[in-house]
Amino acid sequence: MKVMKQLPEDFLWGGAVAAHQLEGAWNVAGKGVSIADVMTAGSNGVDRKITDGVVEGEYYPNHEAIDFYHRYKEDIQYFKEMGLKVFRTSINWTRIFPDGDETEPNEEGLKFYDDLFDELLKNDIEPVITLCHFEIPYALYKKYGGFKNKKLIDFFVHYAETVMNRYKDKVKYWMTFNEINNQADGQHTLHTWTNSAIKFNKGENKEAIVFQAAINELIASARVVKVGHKINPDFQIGCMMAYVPIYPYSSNPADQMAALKVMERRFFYSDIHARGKVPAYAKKDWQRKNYHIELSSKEERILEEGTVDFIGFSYYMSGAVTTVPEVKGQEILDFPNAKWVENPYVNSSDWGWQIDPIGLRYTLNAVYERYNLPLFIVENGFGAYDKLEDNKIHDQYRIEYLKAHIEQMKLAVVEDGVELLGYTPWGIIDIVSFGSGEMEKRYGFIHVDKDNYGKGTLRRRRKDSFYWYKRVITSKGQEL
Ligand code: P53
Repeated sequence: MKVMKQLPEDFLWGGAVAAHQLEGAWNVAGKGVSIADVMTAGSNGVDRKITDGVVEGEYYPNHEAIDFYHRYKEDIQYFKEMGLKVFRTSINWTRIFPDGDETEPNEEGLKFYDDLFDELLKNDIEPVITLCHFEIPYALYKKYGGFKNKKLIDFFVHYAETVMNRYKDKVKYWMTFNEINNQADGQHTLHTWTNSAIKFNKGENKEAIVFQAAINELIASARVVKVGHKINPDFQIGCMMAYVPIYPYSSNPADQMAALKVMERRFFYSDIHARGKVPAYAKKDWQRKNYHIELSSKEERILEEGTVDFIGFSYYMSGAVTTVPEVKGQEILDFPNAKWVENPYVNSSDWGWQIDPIGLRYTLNAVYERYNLPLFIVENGFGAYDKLEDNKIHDQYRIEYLKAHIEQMKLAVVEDGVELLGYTPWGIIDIVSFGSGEMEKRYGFIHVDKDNYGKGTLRRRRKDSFYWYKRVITSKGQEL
């Protein structure tokens, strides 16, 4: 048997973004309003507002973003110079079906992605595509109430089928719903909005509604996996999860159990994507809480028949929980007396995200052991304030973060035998932050001159991390 000492030759080094966070051009060429187009700018620690339609006088950072729509040719030259083999972005659903429920697609929208993919391929960069990255048509919320309504399953499948047919010779790697598990407990307004286009009325049971929306999305995803394989049997169709490993704070057995239960809530989604069945723990939970989740036996069969080819996931940080009474923390509903606590062994970013490179190796192992499917790290990166000095950005902190994570990723592949398709760090070029709507929470290897208030020339500049990543790719991950 050949012992692998390095990452595989065909390892997919790349970079990742999402349409709504960089394209801009929110109302051109027949595009409809998406759920991201009604989100105002927040700031570090201040939530974004979700407005009732687009309201005069509000600032919506995604409307212009970094204007990739008009500048992608220039940006692709930077990607090429860096040596990217793949570029992960999403198709903005509302360019193709402006309201989401049309039967005929918008040709101008389809043409845009044809041109974008051609330009990438011409430069030897393969597109990796997310079908739904927080870009649900706003009209599907207005008319149908979002994904809690089963009608959205057909709309999504029709959209996916349309683009998969159109780009069947240009795109091989697809993912269905971005970070589908962000909405997990239904308690975070931003996530239930961006994952499912749901707003709640007073007195509604958020958790039950989100389980229903999740099941609907999982059915839609499974149908797309089936349909996609018919369109092109070479398609690799994956799910997309946000993995945040949760550690027990102490060796108290109850802490172990609490961590496992908190993880189940996140794994619920990939358990169904990968195994095609509602897990026993979820069925029991629904029974106990008296939730009636609509899932017919025909739909159960669809789940079984549409399991994913690979697991795509984001990894930024880890978390910790405890049940120990003396330790104070924020309450969690998943396990009696459980609460979130700070992990004293790791540091945090300026936005409070706990930096944990070993957690990436741990996650790669845990997920590979759980599903035995190829994995794809489609997001990982460091959001930070950058300083422009003499036209340069010395982002050594970002390099340190990435370096430490790539080292752990290599250990998972080389020492542990995890099957990993590739690595596409997040926000390869500065884009609008999803969570806060800021421009100045930067992830890029390419700097974009724009501030939190929308001011700036949009000029692009290479950061130190640009040159560093170029060397990482050329040396196939040897020189970090
Ligand atoms: P921003 C939470 C935990 C892990 C990933 O996020 C997350 C979130 C949501 O905040 O989101 C993903 O821009 C998401 C991207 C997003 C990126 O992480 O808030 O897939 O759209 O931009 C980074 O710093």
